[in-house]
Amino acid sequence: MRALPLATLAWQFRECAGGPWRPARVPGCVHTDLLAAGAIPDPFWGTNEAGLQWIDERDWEYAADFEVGAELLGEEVVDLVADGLDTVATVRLNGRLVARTENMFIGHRWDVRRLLRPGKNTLAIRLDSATRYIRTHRTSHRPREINDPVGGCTAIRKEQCQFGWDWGPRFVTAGIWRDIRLEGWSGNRLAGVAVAQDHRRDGSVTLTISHELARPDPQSRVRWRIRVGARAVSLGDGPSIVIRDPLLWWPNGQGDQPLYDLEVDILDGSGKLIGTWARRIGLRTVSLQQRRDKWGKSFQFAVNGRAIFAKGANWIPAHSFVAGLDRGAYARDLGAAAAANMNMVRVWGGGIYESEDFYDLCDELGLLVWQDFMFACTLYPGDKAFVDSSRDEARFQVRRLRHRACLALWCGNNEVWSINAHELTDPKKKALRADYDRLFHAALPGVVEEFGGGTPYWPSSPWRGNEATDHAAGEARGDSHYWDVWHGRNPVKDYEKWSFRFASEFGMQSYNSPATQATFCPPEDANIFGASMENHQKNKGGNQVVLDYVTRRYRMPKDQDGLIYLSQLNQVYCVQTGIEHYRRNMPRCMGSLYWQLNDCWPVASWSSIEFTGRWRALHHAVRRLYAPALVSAHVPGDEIFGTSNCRSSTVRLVHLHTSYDGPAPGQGVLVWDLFHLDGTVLQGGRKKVELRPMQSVLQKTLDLAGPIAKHGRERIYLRIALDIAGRRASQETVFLTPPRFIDLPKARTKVSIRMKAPRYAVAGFTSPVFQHRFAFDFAGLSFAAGDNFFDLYPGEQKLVEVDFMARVTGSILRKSLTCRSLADTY
Ligand code: BMA
Repeated sequence: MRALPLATLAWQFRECAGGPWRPARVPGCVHTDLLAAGAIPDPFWGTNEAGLQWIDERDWEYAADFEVGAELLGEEVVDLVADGLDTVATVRLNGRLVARTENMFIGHRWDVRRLLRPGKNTLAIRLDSATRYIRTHRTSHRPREINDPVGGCTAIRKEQCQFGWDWGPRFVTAGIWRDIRLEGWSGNRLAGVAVAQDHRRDGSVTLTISHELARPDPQSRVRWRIRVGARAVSLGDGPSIVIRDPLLWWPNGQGDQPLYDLEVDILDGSGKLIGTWARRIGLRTVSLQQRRDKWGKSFQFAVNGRAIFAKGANWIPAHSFVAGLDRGAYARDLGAAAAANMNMVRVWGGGIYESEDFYDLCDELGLLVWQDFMFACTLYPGDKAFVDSSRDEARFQVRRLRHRACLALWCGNNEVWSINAHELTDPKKKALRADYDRLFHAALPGVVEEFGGGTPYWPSSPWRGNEATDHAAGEARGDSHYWDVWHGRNPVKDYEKWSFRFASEFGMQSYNSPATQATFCPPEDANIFGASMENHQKNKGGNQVVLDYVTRRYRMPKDQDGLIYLSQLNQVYCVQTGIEHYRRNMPRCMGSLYWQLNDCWPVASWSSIEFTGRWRALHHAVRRLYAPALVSAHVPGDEIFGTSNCRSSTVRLVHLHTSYDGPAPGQGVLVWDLFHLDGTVLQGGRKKVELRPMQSVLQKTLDLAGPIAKHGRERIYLRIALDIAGRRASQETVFLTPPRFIDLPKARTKVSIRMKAPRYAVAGFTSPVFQHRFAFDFAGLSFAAGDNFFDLYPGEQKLVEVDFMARVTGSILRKSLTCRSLADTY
């Protein structure tokens, strides 16, 4: 095979209706090309989004010249290979039509040899307006919209959240969004390889290789080489490889992630090489176990036969302009996911099938991938062309990703069933139901069955194996999205009402840090309810919801920075209540994937990592909450506001639980101390505890009626902790009343900074009084801190390791340090 890369050519683009040719980037899109040309302002700044909606109403053309040599023309076939065109494309080579496309998620291969000529050739790709396509196609398909403010996005196979989402701007892109090249070949071409793994009882693994050729050839044979780490290469002939002492791949926290380099040569009958397939694979089994039990049916992932509690978050596209994102763009947030003790990410169905870099990183970091097909929320058409295209898309993506160690599940869609169930179960709307079933219960599972190599298929998220959409059904079977907190504005403690088998979405919004806010918000328009901030809040009424929850728990902040900080603390409180509850409910509950890990632009959102990469308070908290050993308090009851806002509380008992999902048993010491705000320890205790894998245990119940009566619930707080081998593995503060009723003392924090290397320091913080969610920052410096937004207890020093992106000195650090804790917000 002889390849000629085309992405690296000197591409140009212009508006079809006329306009200057300008330099373009491939892979890329028209928005980023216009930006690079200085033709549009920063789409993320202020309210600029609204002024850029003309872009997707126009048609665009991309073109490049290239030379073709005699060798390439000497091949029997020369394929034009386009891994992704966005979306309504007409491809012409030297003025002659090659193909038209209308599905962003399919890779294409067209034989263009007869259109090529020696010397100079011109490839031109016209990209018609996707919004016009929607207005003129499938016009009878006009379902109730959930996210797209203009409407119609489900009529086209294109990244759905580009049309606007409750965290995403509307930028409907066009472009050559993945690699493009010529591939010349003669005789035959290797079209695909599948590797099946058989994990035997004796511990060995047998790999069975099957291959597919462009021209089927029964004489063709297999030759392979395989290697892991420093072990010598083994090689052999034939479709089967026996590995007697395999190194197994495990999810993060359960073991290592050894990846085998596998190279497969396919030879023709005469021994001539047809093609080579080289990939990194992990040796593991993954299954979705659904076994009858006393609660209904389990919903749990098992890797190498070991049940795993899925700890993770939902992944959305890493950028509003996804074309051409590199490994670094993914490494930042996936690295942060692994650093926060996650073992799973859900690639949510309103985005894209991610790039190879994304799945490489998940393989390396031990992040299992719950992979949605790209359908979300709103009903999809069921015409033949649409279903055929969706099936082709599924075939392309399943075959592309099936060898991945990280791949745990194919899921039909996000919430299309749960949001539209009332219509889909309406006997008067049988055709709607038939359309739904054709796609999600026939076409997609058919492809996964045929090409997926055993990866399980799940029709929708959430789904309970039958038509049920109520919370009670989720307590018995399947996976659940829980939005009564946030969208339903229910009390935060309502998380604890439901014992879901698997929580695949739940979350709470917060605002961006002031540093991230400064990247999109004109300083003169920074009011939360002003035009710029409202444009960076995409959930209808979202700012009111944030304020509602913030003020249920905290006092009115004195300034906007205080509000931002409180919104992040509130986000921690809410997601923490969910995560702790789900972990305490193990093994009935076997997964906690909060909404959402990342952002695609800077926006008020549910993410734990801001678009700029800064960790919100939540991400620091999640690292603690997803640690293998967790101590948590279940505090039944709540503060009650009765007639005339008369306050009372039923909070009195504190149940201390340990939850543990490490691979090997261990022992720990549970420690609790009841503090008075004046710093004295009123009472305390400790208990030796056994930590068994996949067990959550109620270890101790404290009845605090006495101290509450004596001191007042506003003047005491409880510290709970779990020590393992003398190290504090988990620690948290329990309040017996919302913090707004606690008069937290203020005091100066003593700070020590020790430089250990030019980019590495250890900071020490000591406060004479209790400080809640103490947060520090080094203004203007990029750094990663081992912990932040933690509690300081009177007189106890907290040491934090800090890595800086550039060289720093102790004096620079001391000058740029800023600190705050809850008491500083009012
Ligand atoms: C879920 C998701 C998204 C949405 C999020 C927040 O239901 O599947 O569609 O962005 O909630 O509302």
